[in-house]
Amino acid sequence: MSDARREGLTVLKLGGSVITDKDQPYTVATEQLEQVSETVATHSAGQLVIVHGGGSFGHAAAAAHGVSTTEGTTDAGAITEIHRSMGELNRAVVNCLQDAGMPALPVRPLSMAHRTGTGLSLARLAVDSMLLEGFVPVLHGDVLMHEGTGSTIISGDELVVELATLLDATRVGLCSTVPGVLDDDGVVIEEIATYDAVADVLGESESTDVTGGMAAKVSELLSLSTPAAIFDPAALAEFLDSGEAGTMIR
Ligand code: IP8
Repeated sequence: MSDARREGLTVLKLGGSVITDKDQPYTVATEQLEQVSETVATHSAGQLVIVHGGGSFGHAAAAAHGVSTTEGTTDAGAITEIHRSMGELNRAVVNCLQDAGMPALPVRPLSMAHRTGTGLSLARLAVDSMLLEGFVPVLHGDVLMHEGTGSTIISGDELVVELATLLDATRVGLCSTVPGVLDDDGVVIEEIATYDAVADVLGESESTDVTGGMAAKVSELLSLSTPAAIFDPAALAEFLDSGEAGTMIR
């Protein structure tokens, strides 16, 4: 794809806690998902890739089988169950985006990603060709083949970083349930440049989260050369319009 076509590519993650009820297994937060889809449809410009998290779908299934980004399984039944749970959520997200008028299409990472001792590898062909044809690829945290381990989890945040790098994204946004990274007084930290500066305030997620919560998000995003924003649904339109919202990580 030429640089001209690639200009203005946004990678947007919809957090699992935004689109599902994280405390009710396998439950879509329908109203919130509809609102977010409407906002995306109304405010997105240029090319867009969407990634969504697992919420009460993937995390519940992964925890039930003791699988995480580092703990693997060779049980094909377990791998299929986790993958199918994410497929169910992906179907709800794609349907909702389409209902809002977005040309959204599902992309399943299990069939295009693997992890080795040296890192992740992602076959980008499906995403590239969908973008070229004017569609919005919708990926999700998933299971993937992990060299020597069978299968582990690939988080939506890992996918965001991988896609942003591979596709030279100009904007990266993580829509979460919190308005940004909060300091000890609950105030949004406007900008983060180093992990050490915020290490003390990064707490653990309270719901079942096999991929690490806010601390993992920040450290993943710091590895990007593209500026990234962490914000809540109330600031989604602002992010799509300006590329900036909540906490900026650069
Ligand atoms: O919610 C995790 O994705 P995340 C996906 O982005 C699974 O961490 C399958 C647990």
